[in-house]
Amino acid sequence: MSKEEFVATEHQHRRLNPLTGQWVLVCPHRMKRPWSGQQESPQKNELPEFDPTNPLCPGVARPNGVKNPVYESTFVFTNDFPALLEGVPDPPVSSDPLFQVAPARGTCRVMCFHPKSNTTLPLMSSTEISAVIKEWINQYNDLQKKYTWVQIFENKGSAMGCSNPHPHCQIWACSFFPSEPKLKDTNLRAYYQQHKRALLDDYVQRELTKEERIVVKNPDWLVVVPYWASWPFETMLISRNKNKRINDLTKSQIDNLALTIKELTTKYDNLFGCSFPYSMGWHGAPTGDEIGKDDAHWTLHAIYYPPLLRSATIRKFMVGFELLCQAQRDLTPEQAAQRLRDVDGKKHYLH
Ligand code: H2U
Repeated sequence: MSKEEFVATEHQHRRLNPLTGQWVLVCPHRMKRPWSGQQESPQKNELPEFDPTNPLCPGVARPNGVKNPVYESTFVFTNDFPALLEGVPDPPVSSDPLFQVAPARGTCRVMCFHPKSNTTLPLMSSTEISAVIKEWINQYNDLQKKYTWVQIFENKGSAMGCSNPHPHCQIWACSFFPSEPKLKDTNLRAYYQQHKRALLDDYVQRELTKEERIVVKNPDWLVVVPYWASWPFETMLISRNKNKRINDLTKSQIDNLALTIKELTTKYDNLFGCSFPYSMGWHGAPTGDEIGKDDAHWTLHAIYYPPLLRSATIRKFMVGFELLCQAQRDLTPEQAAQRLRDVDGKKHYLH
């Protein structure tokens, strides 16, 4: 072991994600390696406001013949190519531990955020973003009674596999508790049993005290690059009001959330002067039969996983060591938070 004093921005180390029990390897010394990557000029928005061939646009007939209404705010429809269906036969039960199988049912919806194809959340007004949040809540209210897990998620940008540039998200409602939130539920519950407090409520308090990883802060919401972040500019948007699910937000919490989303996504776009790709989604207490059961261990939060590393086109790939061993990053979460804090969150580079 070296006698040198440990410096987090110099020396490699591992950090634990207490939500998943997974470790991430942090190698900040690799930031010093020579880099002659390109500097890019900010991207322009080349998309038309309306594209009569885009099946998500208002008034357009989708390939299945159904015509979209001429919507003026949000618009939700059942996915024409859903991953989850109702009314399918259950697989036969297997007693073989090597061939376990279980039923999966559900429904999938597509939600357009706005009638214009050439806008995105950071370019929308906070009132328009509030309308998106209210529709998330309507959808959640409708689906939560029947389904154990309602996953609201946005894939933004082709880098994240998004198939359509029109601003939209997806909602998948599942009859089962999917692996990632189930793992979180187990770890959050174990922490609560030991400490008698919710893990993420404690985490928010610690981050507010430490002030090392904060990106956006207001009385209702905190955005941090988590201590255990795997992706270079991953963030977590956490409720400061002990909310359990998205449908228990008050009007002022919704309005503040709209401002928070606008500020965070503006910062993201301004970081590399591009429409910043990411996958994001909401996690809260499970629903369906779980409603009314003990959910004290949960705190509502969203997670943003953006793939970009150095510029609008240079992305991080979770391959090699990451795929075979565990997640690894070079830039420390504190350095990433500093970069996001320093970049303008009020004025978008296209304005
Ligand atoms: P993504 O861009 O995140 O893949 O979402 C677009 C979704 O829209 C996708 O799941 C659905 C696709 O199945 N879709 C329809 O339901 N109908 C269409 O006519 C086009 C796309």
